[in-house]
Amino acid sequence: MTSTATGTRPAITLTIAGSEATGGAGAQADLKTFQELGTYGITALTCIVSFNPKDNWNHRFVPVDAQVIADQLEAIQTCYAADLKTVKLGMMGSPATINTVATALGNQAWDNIVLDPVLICKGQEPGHALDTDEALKANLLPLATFVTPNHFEAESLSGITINNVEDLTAAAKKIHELSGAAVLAKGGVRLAGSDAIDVFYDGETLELLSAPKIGEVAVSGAGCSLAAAITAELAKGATPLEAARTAKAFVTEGIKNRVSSAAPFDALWQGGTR
Ligand code: PXL
Repeated sequence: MTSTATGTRPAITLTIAGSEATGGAGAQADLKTFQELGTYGITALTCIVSFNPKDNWNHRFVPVDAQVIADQLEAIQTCYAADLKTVKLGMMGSPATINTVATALGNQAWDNIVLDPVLICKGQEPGHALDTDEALKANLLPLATFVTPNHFEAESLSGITINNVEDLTAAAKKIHELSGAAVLAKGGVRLAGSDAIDVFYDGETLELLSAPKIGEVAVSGAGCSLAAAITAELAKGATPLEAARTAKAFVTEGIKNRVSSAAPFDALWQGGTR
């Protein structure tokens, strides 16, 4: 941390992500994670997602206009030109948004670009989602320094069917080859066994991060919070492997202390480590 006129200046972290209105996932989860881990959180919103309780909790998705995304990023990048070196990319939702974000990222140098490759959102039109996947692979994956795919995203990015830890490891290696980034491929509850296993690979080090599963149902916000925790730790100077370890521990505690609601899924609590 550097000093300011009034005290100590925190590391700056930006998330470019969607709003998930109930606060479990997306930009809200990212900001809470940044705050909890002691970084100064900033958000540029890409879209607004509202679950529909009358339609099986499907996602109602509204994109933010490309110019409005560009305006947010212009304000942010101008204010924090000197200190903004670390960004997290969450849900983009459309090829137009991906192009706008890729252009803004190209306006400056970055130390860390953490890509959470949110590929499909329940309720999105599949044809549309396919275009988004292709745009993400073509325009954001090559910029990333750290990628955090879940089981489905790791299959999609690597082209490998993942049934076990060996497959997950092969996928992590393939995604590293494609991107040059450090990769944390998440098995989560999707792989059989009593542990939730993630594979870290950065081209040199291969490490399995393992924690006992807490139930067999995915918790909302776990993926967003994991990538946001990695982002915060990198901004504070951690190595990619240290950041992955700290983030895994943070998310495990957040899942243990999850918050229930009238929705059929619980949300991670970022204050779980307190
Ligand atoms: O968890 C993925 C995700 C990311 N971003 C937004 C979301 C979701 C899932 O609901 O709504 C905005």
